[in-house]
Amino acid sequence: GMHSHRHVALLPSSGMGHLLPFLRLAGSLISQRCQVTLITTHPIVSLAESQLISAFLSAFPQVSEKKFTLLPLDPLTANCNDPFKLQWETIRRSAHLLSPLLSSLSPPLSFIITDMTLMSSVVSVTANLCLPNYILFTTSARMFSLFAYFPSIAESKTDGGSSRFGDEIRVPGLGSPIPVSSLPSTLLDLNSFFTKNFSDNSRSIKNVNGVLINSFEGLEKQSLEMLTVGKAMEGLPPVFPVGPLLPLEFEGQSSFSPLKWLEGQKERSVVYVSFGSRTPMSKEQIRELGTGLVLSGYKFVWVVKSKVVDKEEDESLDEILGQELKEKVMNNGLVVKEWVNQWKILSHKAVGGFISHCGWNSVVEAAWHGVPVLGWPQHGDQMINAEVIEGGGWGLCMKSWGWVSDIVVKGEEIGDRIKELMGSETLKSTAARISEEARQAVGVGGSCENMLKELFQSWKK
Ligand code: BUP
Repeated sequence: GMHSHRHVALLPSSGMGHLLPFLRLAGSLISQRCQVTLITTHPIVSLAESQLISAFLSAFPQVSEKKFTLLPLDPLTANCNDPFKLQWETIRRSAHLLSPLLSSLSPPLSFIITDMTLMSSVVSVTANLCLPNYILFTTSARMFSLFAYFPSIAESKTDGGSSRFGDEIRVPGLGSPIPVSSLPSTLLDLNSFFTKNFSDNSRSIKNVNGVLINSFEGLEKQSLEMLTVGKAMEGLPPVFPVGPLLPLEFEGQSSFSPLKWLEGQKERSVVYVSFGSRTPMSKEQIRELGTGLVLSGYKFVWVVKSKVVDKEEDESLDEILGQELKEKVMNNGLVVKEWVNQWKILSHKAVGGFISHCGWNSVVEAAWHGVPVLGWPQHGDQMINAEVIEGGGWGLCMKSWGWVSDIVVKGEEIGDRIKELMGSETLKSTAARISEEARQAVGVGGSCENMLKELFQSWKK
């Protein structure tokens, strides 16, 4: 019938935090009998991304891949030294070339889902093709409300500098105001290319058919209500909370597995530590963190990262930690420099706490597993995501630990906070409740299924 003719193209942006939720969404779409075309952008920045794409395509032979070769872009032109953000800019500037690719697909596309970082440039292509365009917003609903409201703040104030923002931003309908100190400094500079794109993308929200967010009521009740029912902002297209997006079987591959070691540990006695796929820490901070972990007295699984892109990880743990600390650390826990299966680690009963940078996928995964979080935001949207956790009462948000490389947080303090995290019954029981709600959302007749149905209906209108 009608259903089997739905053909959806997915255009993710660069970085595992963007690619993973797109592929997980692809899994849901396929199970709803959609035909899926994945548009991959070349060259690919990290090894992790190319491996994940290959694994996905071999697990789902029914998905067709369309390779999109990007225009070369001089990093200086974009004035950017983060290869992932530079790639967003490269895709954005190449987007006008997508037209022939999109119109050549057969059967013709029903709609396309793109990343929020590419929105304004893709919208002009899809408008010409009369192709319905949805975005998958890969971070929190709280962040989305700031994103949607941002141009009106930036435009309403004409005095220079960050003072134009005041101390906090009150997004209409949003529960707690967003402190300006929770915004990354690049966003406060209205002339940076990042902020210009952010504003451009935000202004094009009204031209998309809908916004998918990897969130659910139990995690962000107030923000979602304001976006879906309250409609506190004018001109917003329908918002579909399709989360929590769950991992697919093919993601399992990892050369290192701590699961056997975890088997031997007491229930909820282990701290899992990871700052995501694109956030390195200074050597000095890594060492203080190691000291803190040892001082906490808890066992741990710790993923160490010292370079932005995985291909460039060239230092050994010996070099990063130093011989003496490395030995102490190894006596108390597991420390790795490889890709691990985070989902499986968080699902293990021995894990009782998560020290996280609060990348949104990590937040949703911790919520699913009911693991309390010690939030240590490093950049971008992470401070705002950490506020979601703190506001929900299932974790701590270490604002005073500041943005990456502003300060070095001492081991003693880190150790104390880990004890606070691991010792709290309140955090544990609140996290357990949210996990329960996450499971209801994905259950039969739950919000995930309903949201996809609503999405398909909105497309047919
Ligand atoms: Br590192 C790492 N294994 O070793 P976030 C990450 N992950 O499974 P990010 C692993 O990658 P942005 C590892 O479970 C999550 O799904 C993890 O996404 C998985 O942070 C994803 O948490 C990481 O959103 O992206 O990578 O820093 O900064 O764009 O949010």
